[in-house]
Amino acid sequence: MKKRYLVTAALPYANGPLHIGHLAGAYLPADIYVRYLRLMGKDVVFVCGSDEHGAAITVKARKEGITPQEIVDKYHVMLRDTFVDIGIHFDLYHRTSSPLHHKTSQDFFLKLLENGQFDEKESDQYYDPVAEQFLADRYIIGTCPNCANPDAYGDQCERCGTTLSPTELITPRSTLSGATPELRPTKHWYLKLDEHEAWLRTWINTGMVDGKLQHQPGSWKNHVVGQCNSWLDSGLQPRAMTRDLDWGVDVPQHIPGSAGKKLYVWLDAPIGYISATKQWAADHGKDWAPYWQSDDTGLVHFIGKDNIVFHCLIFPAILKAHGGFILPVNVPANQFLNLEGRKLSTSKNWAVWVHEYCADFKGQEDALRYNMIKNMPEQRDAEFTWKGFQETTNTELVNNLANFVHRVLVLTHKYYDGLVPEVDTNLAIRSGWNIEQVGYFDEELLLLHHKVEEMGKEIMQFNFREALRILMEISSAGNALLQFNEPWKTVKDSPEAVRVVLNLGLQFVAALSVACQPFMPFTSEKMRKMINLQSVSGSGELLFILNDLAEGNPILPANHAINTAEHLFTRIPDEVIQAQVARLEATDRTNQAESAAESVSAEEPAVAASVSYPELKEFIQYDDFANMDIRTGTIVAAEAVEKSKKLLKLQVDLGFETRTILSGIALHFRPESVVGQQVVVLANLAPRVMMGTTSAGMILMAEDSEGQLSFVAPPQGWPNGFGVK
Ligand code: B3M
Ligand code: ZN
Repeated sequence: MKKRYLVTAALPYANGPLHIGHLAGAYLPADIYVRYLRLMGKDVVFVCGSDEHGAAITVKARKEGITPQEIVDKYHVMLRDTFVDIGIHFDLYHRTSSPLHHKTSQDFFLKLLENGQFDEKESDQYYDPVAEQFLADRYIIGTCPNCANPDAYGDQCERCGTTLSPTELITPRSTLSGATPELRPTKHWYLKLDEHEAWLRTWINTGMVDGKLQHQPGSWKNHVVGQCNSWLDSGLQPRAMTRDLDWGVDVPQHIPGSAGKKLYVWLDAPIGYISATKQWAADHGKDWAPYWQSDDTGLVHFIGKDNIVFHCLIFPAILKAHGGFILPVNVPANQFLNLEGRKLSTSKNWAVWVHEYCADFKGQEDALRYNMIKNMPEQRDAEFTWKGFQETTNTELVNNLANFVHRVLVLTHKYYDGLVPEVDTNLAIRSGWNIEQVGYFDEELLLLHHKVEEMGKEIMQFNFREALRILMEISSAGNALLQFNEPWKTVKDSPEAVRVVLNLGLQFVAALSVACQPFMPFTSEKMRKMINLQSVSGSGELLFILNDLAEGNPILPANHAINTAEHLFTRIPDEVIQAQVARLEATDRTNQAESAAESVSAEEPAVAASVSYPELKEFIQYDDFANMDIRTGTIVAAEAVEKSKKLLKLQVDLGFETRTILSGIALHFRPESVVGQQVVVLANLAPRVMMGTTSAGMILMAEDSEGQLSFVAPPQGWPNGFGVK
């Protein structure tokens, strides 16, 4: 554990509301981690803020017919308030349009310039002759060279995920005027990212930087390291850190050639973490520097997997190029969350919007948090379904946690007028209580101590699903305590035993009221009120409990008066879920109608052009098929194969092992775009040596009439290593 922590969560673009994928990807894991650190008495600063520059903003502004400032003002407030409503508690939710952020970013740029970290290069960029302005990557669309998507963006193809540069697009056109853009010379400042490649590779893979071990090897998630190595293996290139734009942070005006130039959004945005820390420090009379410039600080970035390269390679390079800043000890990026079997889509409104959830399920914010954490896409994509949400709420939160807490408190009121009963285990056992060991009470408290400690270890390793499971194990153990002893039946014959059981139950409730706070802060608040204790403020309360339990001291002293019992959660009826599913189905119908209209308006041929299908192969026998062992898997790393145009060398996680497989897809997919892709593998194909590498297995690909390839994949979130029949 470090002396202090600086925790960041990816700055959401202020161009739309928050959906559950954002929550599960970056914000919930960060919130759990920070809340837990505070419960352990750690000094933590947790910052976030609206990312208010870049094409994501200006494209949206154009679409809504308002200015970029109006867009960010509208969504900054919405995002800030939604985080509060769902219990994500930052020390500061800042914004990158703030003057302090502009100043901080410009100072960074000047320092990099002073340190000789830029190449000033003139290059040809796309210029819209009608709109009379240079075009940011997102303002150029054209045909994807990899999958022939006609509307691929200049920086990325949304269909095949390939990262592109505008000049790779076939028949590019401007989204501003529709005109064909012209290449015109313009000067930009290029960060010499290639010169950082060596130390980045060492740091990412061994944790060593400047001769010091900065993080433990193996402590970062495989898919994060895998994606970084794919980028590193394809060779880091100098990267333009300025753009010809009219919205963003100005390149300092005194620099020759800076007119009309803004900082690249991925230069200024991560610096937003630093400017937010500066603002927080100014607001609270603190010094920001130790949080970013002292080795005693643990810097952790929480992000979704689409931001890995920026947080693990580009921003660290910028920090190193500046000098004097620490690097992140971990970037535990989560994978994606899907909704009812499909990718979440802001543009198609295929989402559960957090602000709408908070309005529809007021008072049940923790039910969503619980479901998100239980299904968190920590290692692989995961799935949200409304049915699943109803199940976790009704079977786990209502039937387990709420039921346990309610029973203990109701019985305490019924038998002891709401006072924590005094206990004497020896007396209880002498009076015939059928519990063998005399130290039963202490044993149970030690069990509680062990469980809370285990939960904490999992949180510190970013295993939030497992940590939540352990938390619920405590509640299940409490229910088992009641079920086994049935105090409602034995209270007459063995009153002493019932005093022990209910006192223990109250200790479990008290422990849960603190331990649940990182996951379900609203529930913690309710529980603290019910047991008549102060709200959990995040000032070492869990540490105190662990110390009490370790010494066999109860958390709630005898004769402590508790308050009235409440139901922490209420069952969610079918009709409520059906209404939510119906809303999604209506969205789906709208989307289908719109895309049908679009395809007609694009004058698609009424009848699909005649397609020639490949000849069917000869019959095979059932056994021929039965001998094939086909498994599900996930690509965790990918790299080009030297001297081969067609092959990619893939590391495929099959669950029971990771395989090296060569696949002839290099003409269709870039290495970095396939990391995290779920695949289907012919796993018992005899290994073959190709280009000096042993390839063990085959990735199944679908090929269409134009020879385009697509992965054959199991449903999102499907576990690796299982059979395909
Ligand atoms: N605004 C979010 C995204 O790419 C991006 C993160 C910035 S974190 C510095 O969706
Ligand atoms: Zn594509």
